[in-house]
Amino acid sequence: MSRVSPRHPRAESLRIRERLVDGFRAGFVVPEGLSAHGRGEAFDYIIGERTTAQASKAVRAAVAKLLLAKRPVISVNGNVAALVPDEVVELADTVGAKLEVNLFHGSAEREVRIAKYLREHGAKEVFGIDRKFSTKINEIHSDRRKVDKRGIAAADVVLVPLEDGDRTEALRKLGKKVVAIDLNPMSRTARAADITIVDNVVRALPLIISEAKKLSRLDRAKLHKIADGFDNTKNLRAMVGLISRRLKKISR
Ligand code: PTJ
Repeated sequence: MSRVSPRHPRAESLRIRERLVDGFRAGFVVPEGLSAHGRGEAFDYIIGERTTAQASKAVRAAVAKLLLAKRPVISVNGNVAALVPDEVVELADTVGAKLEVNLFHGSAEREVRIAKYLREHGAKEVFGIDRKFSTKINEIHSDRRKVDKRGIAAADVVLVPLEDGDRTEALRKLGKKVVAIDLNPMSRTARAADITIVDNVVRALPLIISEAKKLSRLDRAKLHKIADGFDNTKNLRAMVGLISRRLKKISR
């Protein structure tokens, strides 16, 4: 039950923040996750807390990529578990992807907690917690290098919602396709990914799910056309242009 008054002018934003704080208190969001969220909030405020045309275009391409994938994986960190637990589970079911807990601030305890939370939200299988299947991607210079042999290590397409630094570059070097969701179109992740959805995960995930239900009726040739026709650099430039126009407008 939310403690935020529905009459507060920024009720939705406060409710989202509340989910993250609850996740922090439950022990699956790290303190750094709260500040990462604040950075995201700032970008979201500037873009108008809405899904832009650029984000919708990226969502379509991302869905096509996920539907074409042979071994798609959705990577889940503390913030993602707190913000969109039902949605990551539903998306995994819809596109036939695996769910894997993968943390920047590695902690076996937190991995187990997040996996349990995802199971409580309907996940049948969660990778990334069984040491038997653990392996390392040496190119990644953070705790995120620890991956599951059945999941990220074997994946051809990885969805990284709300991400930090160098992992995207490393995954791409290994020949994997990366779909990122990041409110900052200038971040390294946003620029390194094959497809970047510049939107809040709380809006992007439901949209990805509904688009996946629609596009799953298309044949592979049509899906290829959608995925291959997407230009990430062009889309990110358009987002940066939109942000600078919004800033000019706000500061007038
Ligand atoms: O749970 P862990 O240990 O894996 O840690 C997770 C965090 C988020 C703490 C870790 O990945 C991290 O430090 O991330 P960064 O480097 O702060 O990057 C997070 C990016 O996500 C930034 O570019 C933010 O703008 C963006 N972001 C934050 N909140 C959202 C978001 N993008 C989309 N939706 C959000 N709600």
